Amino acid sequence: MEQQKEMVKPKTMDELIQGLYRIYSSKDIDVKEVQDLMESYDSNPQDWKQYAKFDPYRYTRNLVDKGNGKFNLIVLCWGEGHGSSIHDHTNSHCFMKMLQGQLKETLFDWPDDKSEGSMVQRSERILLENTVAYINDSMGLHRVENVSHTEGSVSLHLYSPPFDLCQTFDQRTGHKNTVKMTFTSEFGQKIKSPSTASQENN
Ligand code: 2CO
Ligand code: FE2
Repeated sequence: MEQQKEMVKPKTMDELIQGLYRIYSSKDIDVKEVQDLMESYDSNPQDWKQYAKFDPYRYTRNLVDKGNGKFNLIVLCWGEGHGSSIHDHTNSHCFMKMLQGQLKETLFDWPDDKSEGSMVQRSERILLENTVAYINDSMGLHRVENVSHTEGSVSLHLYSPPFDLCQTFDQRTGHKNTVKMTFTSEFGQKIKSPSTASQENN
């Protein structure tokens, strides 16, 4: 019989992170256990506001924890109307917990290598505060957007194993590009990457 896993409801984001370290100390990871733990944390802005650094033009990625090399925990801040491209998750598991506001997630099939043309949209849903979405490459691709005109959204993402390259897809043609994903801040401190610095000089 499968051993019953006892889950302690995390009272803070630090306790959530401790719980994630406990789960990822084992070599067999149960996706449902990670999802349930993240869902059981009630978002409190006091816990994560130090990581929530918005940009006027695009969504930001703010590294919270490197999970002992097993996972990256990242706070994403989506201003009004901000959205991602259609992208994959580089053979990693992706958990996305809503900390504030809502996001729209649109799922797409992987484009057929042979056929040119518009990508097939499979489904869409609205992710509500405190819920946790999960995706991996076997489930398809997604686009994530804050469609609100009045409210910023904040989400907490766990990627395991960590990755910093992903593929983005053109919806009209299915053509793909590899892109490097960067952080706006790490551990609450804004970082000035060479690419950001050169952009600032332009
Ligand atoms: N994967 C995107 C990123 O890390 C965000 S969409 O949710 O997985 O930038
Ligand atoms: Fe994603």
